[in-house]
Amino acid sequence: MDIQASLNKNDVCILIPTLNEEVTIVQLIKDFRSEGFENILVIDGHSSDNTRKLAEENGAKVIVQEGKGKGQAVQEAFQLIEDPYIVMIDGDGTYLASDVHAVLQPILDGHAEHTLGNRMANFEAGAFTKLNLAGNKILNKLFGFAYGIWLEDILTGYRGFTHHVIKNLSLTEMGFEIETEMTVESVKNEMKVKVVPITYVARHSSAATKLNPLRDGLKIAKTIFRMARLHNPMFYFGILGTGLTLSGIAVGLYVVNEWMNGVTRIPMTILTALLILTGIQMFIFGMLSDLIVSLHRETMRMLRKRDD
Ligand SMILES: Nc1nc2c(ncn2[C@@H]2O[C@H](COP(=O)(O)OP(=O)(O)OP(=O)(O)O)[C@@H](O)[C@H]2O)c(=O)[nH]1
Ligand SMILES: [Mg+2]
Repeated sequence: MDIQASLNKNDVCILIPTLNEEVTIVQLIKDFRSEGFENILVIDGHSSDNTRKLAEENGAKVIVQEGKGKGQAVQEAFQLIEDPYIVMIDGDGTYLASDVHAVLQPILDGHAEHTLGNRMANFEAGAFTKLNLAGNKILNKLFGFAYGIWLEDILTGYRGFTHHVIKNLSLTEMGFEIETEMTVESVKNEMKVKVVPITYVARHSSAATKLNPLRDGLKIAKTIFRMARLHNPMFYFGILGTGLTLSGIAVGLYVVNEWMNGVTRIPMTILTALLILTGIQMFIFGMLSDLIVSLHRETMRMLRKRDD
């Protein structure tokens, strides 16, 4: 922890996006201050409770986001922050300020540019609902397949960044897809990402979640899939191709079965051929796009090397 001892803690911006977190925000700010971190920025999503007032009274800088959604808030904050290090944490009191050292360490050591606090490492009973835990595991697996890198908790709300990372991620998602996008963008741009174990505690009984597990989970899955088009086109077009080819085969089997019973289904035969051909074409698109992406990656690597 030598590096942390020499760290000027004002060089670390603690960024907290909030929406109606009056139950937990005060304790969170106090905990960070007692860890020695005074540079605290709350970006608020037009809370209708006392979040902003309480945060200000307890020494945080508070700004109100211009638009809506956690994603928009994070993007706006990233534009404003000019500190060398950034730690982002949810304001709902489910993460511990004392884990900030674990989140920062690999960044200060130069081993990482973006750290993910892994909630799976140690979570309190009740911190995840069964649905949330299953959803998180599925989405982590989907991410692993799509991007070929196994990160235990891509959706964590506790992260560390260097200034370079927050200024170079190109973010567009407005809602809870922002975590996926930050992780994908970092992997895509070959930034050094590292997972660190943290503790995840249960949400306070009187604090409400803003996340709808099914609706937001589905949106996140779609984001992982959609973004794979540019990073791993074989995965994206492969899934489309498999879907189309399998539907073609299913229709084809029905056509053959009918034909054996003496019924000829011409339109369905054409449909079978079209589905299978389009499916195969998707695989070919996948291979071509894969080639383009590999060449692009190589060019970017050379450009980065030249700039270093
Ligand atoms: N500024 C801003 N913050 C938001 C918005 N929506 C949610 N947040 C904050 O983002 C953080 C994460 O939101 P949560 O509702 O805890 O979502 P989550 O942690 O993904 O979901 P849970 O697992 O249910 O806790 C919290 O600090 C929220 O207050 C928003 O629209 N604007
Ligand atoms: Mg939460």
